[in-house]
Amino acid sequence: MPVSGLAPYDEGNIFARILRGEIPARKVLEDDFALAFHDIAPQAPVHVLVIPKGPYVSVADFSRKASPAEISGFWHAVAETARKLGLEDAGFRVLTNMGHDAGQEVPHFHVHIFGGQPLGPMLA
Ligand code: IU
Repeated sequence: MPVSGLAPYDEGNIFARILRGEIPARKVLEDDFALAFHDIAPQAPVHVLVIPKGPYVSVADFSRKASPAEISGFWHAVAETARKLGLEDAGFRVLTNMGHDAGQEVPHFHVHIFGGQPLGPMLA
């Protein structure tokens, strides 16, 4: 296993199961490239996760292996999700954890969207 602590992609991870519809999620947006759903343990008034539909363990894996269409489709979905949630005017934060040091819990690439209140400084 690499130093990041991330093993090769595991089709049994919880977000893969959400993508397959085996586990319910409160969906915000779904298209060909991505799924956005509310985090089960929100850390801000609005806390949504956006995940690509492809099998990528982390932002590094996604950035290296995904096609240009998947990458642009994913980021388009991030922006559309924030717009649908009404966050664009006040602003929001997008964050991803990668590997052991960042505390990544779920080994399917995801970005967090936080908003709904002033968020304070990073890493506070
Ligand atoms: P992390 O970046 O891998 O640490 O974030 C994982 C997030 O997934 C975390 O905020 C959890 O609350 C969230 N989550 C979820 O929304 N639904 C689940 O079934 C599980 C985790 I497990």
